[in-house]
Amino acid sequence: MFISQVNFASQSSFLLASQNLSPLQTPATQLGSLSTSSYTAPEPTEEVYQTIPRRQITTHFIPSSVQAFILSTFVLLSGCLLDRAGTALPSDGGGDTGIADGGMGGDGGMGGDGGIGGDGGMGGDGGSLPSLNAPALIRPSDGLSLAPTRALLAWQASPADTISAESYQSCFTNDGPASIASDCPNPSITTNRFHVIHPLTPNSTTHWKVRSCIGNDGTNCGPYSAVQSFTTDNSLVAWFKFNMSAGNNDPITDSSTSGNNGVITSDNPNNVMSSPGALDMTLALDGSNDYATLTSSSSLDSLNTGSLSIEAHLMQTATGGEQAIFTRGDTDDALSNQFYALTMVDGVLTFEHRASGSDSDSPSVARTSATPSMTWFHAVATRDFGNELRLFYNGQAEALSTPDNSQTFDWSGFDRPLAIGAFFWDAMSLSLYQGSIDEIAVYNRAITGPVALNNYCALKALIDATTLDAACLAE
Ligand SMILES: [Ca+2]
Ligand SMILES: [Ca+2]
Repeated sequence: MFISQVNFASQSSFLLASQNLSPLQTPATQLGSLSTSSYTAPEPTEEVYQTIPRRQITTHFIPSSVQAFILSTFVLLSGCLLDRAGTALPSDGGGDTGIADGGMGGDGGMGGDGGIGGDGGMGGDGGSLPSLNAPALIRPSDGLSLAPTRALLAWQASPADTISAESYQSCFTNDGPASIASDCPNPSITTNRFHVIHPLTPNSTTHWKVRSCIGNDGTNCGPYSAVQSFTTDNSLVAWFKFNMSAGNNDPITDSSTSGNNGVITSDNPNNVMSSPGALDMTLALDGSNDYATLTSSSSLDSLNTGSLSIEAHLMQTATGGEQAIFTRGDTDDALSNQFYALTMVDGVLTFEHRASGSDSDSPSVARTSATPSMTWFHAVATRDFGNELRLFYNGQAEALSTPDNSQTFDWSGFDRPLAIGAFFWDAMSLSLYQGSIDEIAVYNRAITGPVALNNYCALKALIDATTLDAACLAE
């Protein structure tokens, strides 16, 4: 424990330091008013000098936050020490035993690796000094498997804290728990109760921890939380952020490792633009001759059968009719065309899947209410192996279809483009989208509720951290 390395200055040094503080100052003010990097002890009085040899302060071994805490501690302890001058302190000056083992509660009493408070801290037996405790980690839940896009780390301050946390330090690593067990090599400091990690590495495990701090700049911190972890799978097939230069209809870039780049077809040279509510640039489509298509690939073709998730951040400028978000269809047989399609139907988010037959026996799922125009929202549509369809809206489960295993699957003949903002099937019905489409992500698994909520919250936190939903920060 590092405090045992402290050779305290003469008692008079701390008494003089404490004389500069008003007893009415708040603890935080006290901490801020003391120099924590260097301190030259004034000459002791003759009386004290005769009792206790002067010692040097070895501040280079001690984190500044702890120095400040030690000094502030003496504000309260000084009265007691003064009463004992010449008799109570050991003959060696009281450095090790007087404070670390006796006066402050021994091991752990000052908060582990440099923190304030700790378990019990100094207030354990009735003391009045402020203390911070380890925050409670909220999400991702320990061991959760996320899609390899983004993670929102969320936590809350301990209810046992006796002073408000003004900031937090978080750290994470993909190098195993040992690398942050006793260290925080690249801390992120935030005044929010969350932090977004992006992009995530596929098939990885991330360990993370957080501690609360009194200073709003990550100083004067309490002990770290326990280390938690989450994993990622390799389910990401395509990810379009549309963050190209404004007025540029270059090929749209796939941010996954699958290389599924696409192209924009448009009569407008400015389909990529910034938009309030979007993350950076977005694909803006006016409902006339504007859409994007993807080239068939093995990873995209794998979505025709099995599990599938489509995620998007959306805003319509007009809500009438059917408007396609992300679709794929074919025309092998006009009477049994097959498709999957995430669309807006008169403003209602809808997901349909047809393997064979007609509309009457094709599973589909839709929200029960429409989204007004000019309103951004986050959508996730999933299809699992049981042909069960599900919708998530702004991170919340909204609708679920009846599982349907009765249909005959024959997806080998897809001959229509996989499209963003259009729906090619049967007689070339296009169902062009009118509005903005951003953050299209496609996965080859049906993501679960906690993952859908994580993805929504992480995106929302990046767009505007001040309006993050309460659900993102609640247990
Ligand atoms: Ca974007
Ligand atoms: Ca157009």
